[in-house]
Amino acid sequence: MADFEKCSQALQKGQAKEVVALVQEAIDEGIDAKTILEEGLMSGMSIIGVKFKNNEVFVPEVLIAARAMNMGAALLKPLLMEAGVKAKGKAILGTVKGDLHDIGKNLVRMMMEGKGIEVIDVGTDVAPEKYIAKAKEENANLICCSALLTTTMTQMENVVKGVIDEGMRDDVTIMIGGAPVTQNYCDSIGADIYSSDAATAAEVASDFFDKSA
Ligand code: B1M
Repeated sequence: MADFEKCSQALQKGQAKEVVALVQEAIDEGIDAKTILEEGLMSGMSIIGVKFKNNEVFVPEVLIAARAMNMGAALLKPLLMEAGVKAKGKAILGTVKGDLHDIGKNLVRMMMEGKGIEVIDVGTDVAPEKYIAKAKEENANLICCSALLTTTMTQMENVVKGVIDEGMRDDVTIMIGGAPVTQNYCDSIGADIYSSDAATAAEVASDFFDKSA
């Protein structure tokens, strides 16, 4: 019998091989991919998110849990596509122009993916035009910008301005975060959502997509 609790526990410990074996076992038993994803994988990643927020686990643990999640999810992907299971929503995520820090951004991506959000990761050193072009191309209504430098966070304002100039302000929500970024800064540049950490960013993005569904 498929043991989702065991799978969730293995994921939290980053035991990728165990996760893959348990996911395969559940597939072989004929359990649908969405149930395996939600109950075996996303449940574990949610717990990691909460623990990370509470400083009960740290970056390395999150990275290995995410690796286990990705390996388990890779088995499910073709089945989910066959079943026509759609992602909850699509977000464009990148680190702003001039900024090469990507550890925090990658954590945000992992946590968002753990919530069933499709994340188009546009990398680091991302010019405002690139976020906007990608949002148009992918028909995504959430742009997420990360910055780690006080000298580059100012690029976030250019993303907001670019979205206004393109006439997309009513259709696109802009989320920002990163160590030097604050709620005050978010308000001052007219961005929509500030998140202090990756787990909160994923929760807020998930709520956003639930509300706009
Ligand atoms: Co740089 N660096 N770095 N660095 N670096 C900092 C940020 C710095 C604070 C170090 C210091 O001086 N004490 C400082 C910035 C000072 C400032 O502007 N106030 C600094 C500097 C100055 C620089 C250089 C300019 C150094 C130089 O060359 N003179 C240079 C800049 C390069 C560039 O980007 N153009 C530079 C380079 C580098 C490395 C390449 C060596 C490396 C980056 C490697 C990489 O990312 N692949 C690096 C690192 C590792 C750091 C520190 C040590 C760690 C950053 C990190 O990854 N933290 C950092 C000092 C520190 O923080 N102790 C430092 C862990 C990560 C999980 O946290 O990214 O904050 P963080 O993400 C958090 C939240 O902020 C949030 O979620 C995450 C966790 O929950 N979050 C979001 C992040 N993005 C979000 C987006 C959201 C929501 C939440 O919504 C969209």
